[in-house]
Amino acid sequence: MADEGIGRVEAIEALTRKSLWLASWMVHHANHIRPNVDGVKVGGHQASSASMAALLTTLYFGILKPEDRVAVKPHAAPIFHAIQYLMGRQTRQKLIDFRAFGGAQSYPSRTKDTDDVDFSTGSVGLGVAFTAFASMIQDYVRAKDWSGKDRPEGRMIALAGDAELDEGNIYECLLEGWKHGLRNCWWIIDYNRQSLDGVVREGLYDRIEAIFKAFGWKVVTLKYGALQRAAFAEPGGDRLKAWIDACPNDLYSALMFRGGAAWRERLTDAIGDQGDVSALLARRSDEELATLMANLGGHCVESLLDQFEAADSEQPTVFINYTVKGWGTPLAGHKDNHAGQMTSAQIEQLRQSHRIRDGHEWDLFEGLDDPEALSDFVRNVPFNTTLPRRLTAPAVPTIGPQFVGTGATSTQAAFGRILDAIAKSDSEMARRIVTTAPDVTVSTGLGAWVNRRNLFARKEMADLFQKEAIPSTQKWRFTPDGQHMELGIAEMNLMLMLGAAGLSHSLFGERLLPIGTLYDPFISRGLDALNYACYQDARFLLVGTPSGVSLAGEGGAHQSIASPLIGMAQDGLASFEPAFADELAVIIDWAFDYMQRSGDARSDLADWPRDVTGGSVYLRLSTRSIEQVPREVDNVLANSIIRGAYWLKPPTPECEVVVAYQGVLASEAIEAAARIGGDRRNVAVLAVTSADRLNAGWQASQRARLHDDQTTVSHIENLLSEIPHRAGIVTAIDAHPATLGWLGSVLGHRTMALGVEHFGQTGTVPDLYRHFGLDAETIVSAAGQVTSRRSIMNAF
Ligand SMILES: Cc1ncc(C[n+]2csc(CCOP(=O)(O)OP(=O)(O)O)c2C)c(N)n1
Ligand SMILES: [Mg+2]
Repeated sequence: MADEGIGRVEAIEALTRKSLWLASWMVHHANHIRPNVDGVKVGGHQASSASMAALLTTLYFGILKPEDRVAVKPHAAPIFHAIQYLMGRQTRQKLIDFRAFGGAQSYPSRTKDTDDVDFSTGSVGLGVAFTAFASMIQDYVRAKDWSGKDRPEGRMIALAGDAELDEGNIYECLLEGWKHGLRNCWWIIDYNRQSLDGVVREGLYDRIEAIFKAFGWKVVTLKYGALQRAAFAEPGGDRLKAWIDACPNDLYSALMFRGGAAWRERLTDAIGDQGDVSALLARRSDEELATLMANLGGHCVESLLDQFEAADSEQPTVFINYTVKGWGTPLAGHKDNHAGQMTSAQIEQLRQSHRIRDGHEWDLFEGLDDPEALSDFVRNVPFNTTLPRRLTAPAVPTIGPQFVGTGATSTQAAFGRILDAIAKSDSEMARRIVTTAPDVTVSTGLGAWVNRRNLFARKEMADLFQKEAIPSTQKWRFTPDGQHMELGIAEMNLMLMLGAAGLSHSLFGERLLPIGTLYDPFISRGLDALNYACYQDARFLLVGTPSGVSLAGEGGAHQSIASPLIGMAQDGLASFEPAFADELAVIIDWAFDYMQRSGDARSDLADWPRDVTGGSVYLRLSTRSIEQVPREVDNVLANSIIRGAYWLKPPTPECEVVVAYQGVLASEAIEAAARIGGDRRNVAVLAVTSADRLNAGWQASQRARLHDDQTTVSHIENLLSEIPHRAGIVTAIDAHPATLGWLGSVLGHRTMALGVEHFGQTGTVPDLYRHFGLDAETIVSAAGQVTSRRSIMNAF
């Protein structure tokens, strides 16, 4: 390896220097040279980038194969962009515009950056864990009889900061990875022993090693670079090694910052009284001594190449690579260097030491020897030979809504029956569905689906209870062609799994239609990972059930209040809360199509801007059974269900009050309307299936009008234009009232919004509806309020 690697090592060392310069300059330029128009700090991370310069450069130019997929430490974005630029995958202009509008992103983004980002990062820990789930999904798609089997298997690689290991989701995912026989996963830790605020605890590597080994990972530690190893072999070198090993993190960092003379002074004091060591130190100038002490394994290209090339098994592997934060810059080792930046004088010094001429700061190989050989080298590195690395898969046709009968039912039960109907179908759509749940498979309605489509495991495993002839409604057979990924109780893992499965078409060229279920309140538990999945434009169907206070006896700890607002505010997620099984059938059919759309964002700001680009879908369901409406769902109704609302009881020109509800309060709304009508008041009922889409359509049409398009009218504006201005609206939802309260602003109708604002109680549904004022009686009283002739202003 060493023989053939001489040219390669030199080339990668030169490229490391170059990417270190470009990253440093990129941040400097954004902060100190580009005019600052708003007085707000631009930011960027020179020290975190420098820490990984050799690691990233070695990987991209020496180790990675096109089929590998990488999550880069978020604050190493500058060095990542620099490497992409050197490879010809990033433009100079984007570097000049780093952190500016439309420029290279502050943290690598697979949706916004135009260079080759596999996984977005930003919220520390998530990108790391994501690689484990991507690896499980790679195994899942390769176990199927699909054409992608012929593609080479990739390694899922995370480049992590050492402080990222403080995030709990790392450990949740280690446990899940162990259960699923995780393979082909590398986590490379930039062990600079610094976080944002300071220096990390001594001996962290010990803990890391023990934890990873416990979960079946191989642990590779690279502490010393080749220069250090050579020095250790000199007479007295063992004393130097012992001193380095015993040196506390903060002292090493401080001496790194202070430089060669300080190293000499300290080492002479500590160990230099022995002839051999004194000679060892004396043989080196201050500068050489500083270089030697900075030559930790993570900065030594030769050692890094050896380390990665030796890791040839599929066992998941963690690499603990010792580094110095700010390596190769005047920021090296300073405890405040996370957001610290070089001064203009310091960057000038760096420019000189890198032999960069004034005005040539962005030039590709400026200041390097033999640019032609380097350019040849870059052209031929394995990673840079296949384009594009990002894959696609054709959309799978949907099979149409599965209507599952007309008797009283809950949306959760209907969900189970719809999936069962899909499971029975011999369709490509059914084959591409993969379900997953964090230990709530049966209690969220997936039982029938799993009985038909089985659980996934790389190796066959029979259901022991079945073998022992013990009666059970659940048949839990694990097989490679199974279509359910059973997870432990960690909602972060659910969201990460959905994220990885929802990018399968792009990562592995195989379309998946992932469905994840969980108890609705626990969405909050996985919220950052859900946001992260949406941020990466992963496509999945998330089902929150049961929800709200309607789960009655389950009590306050399990009642969700905020989730419809989360659904509305979460970008990339269209949320629905149907009341009836036929609505759900229509929504699920639409969702499978919507999840696979990939059109360009449309320029007109029409009804629902994401209808062309597509996205993920969230369904809020319930276990409360309600009477169904006997009807045929025609295209007009189906279309309205998808747009977010329809008249369950249409208004007449004399309409005095509208009861608008979302979800299970349909029955209370219908009952209240009957009572109000009985009092001879003219009432209409608006069934809202998606406050989210309804609201977004309204926002979009208002924006269109701001842009002088006066012709656009949203669905909700059309609906409410059918009622007189003096009519009032009562909204009702088993969730926060703000979800529907905005309806009054659309055309200015007086509105009272009913809902849940406080933690709930245990009780029956009528108890709780009465307690929160969601019952038919309260709706009737509220209708009286909003239609009262007495203006509310009279009260003041
Ligand atoms: C979830 C989350 N919390 C906080 C932050 C803010 N933050 C950014 S980097 C960082 C410290 C990272 O330290 P480490 O991972 O060791 O990276 P390095 O030392 O290489 O910069 C923190 C706290 C974040 N990005 N994400
Ligand atoms: Mg660190």
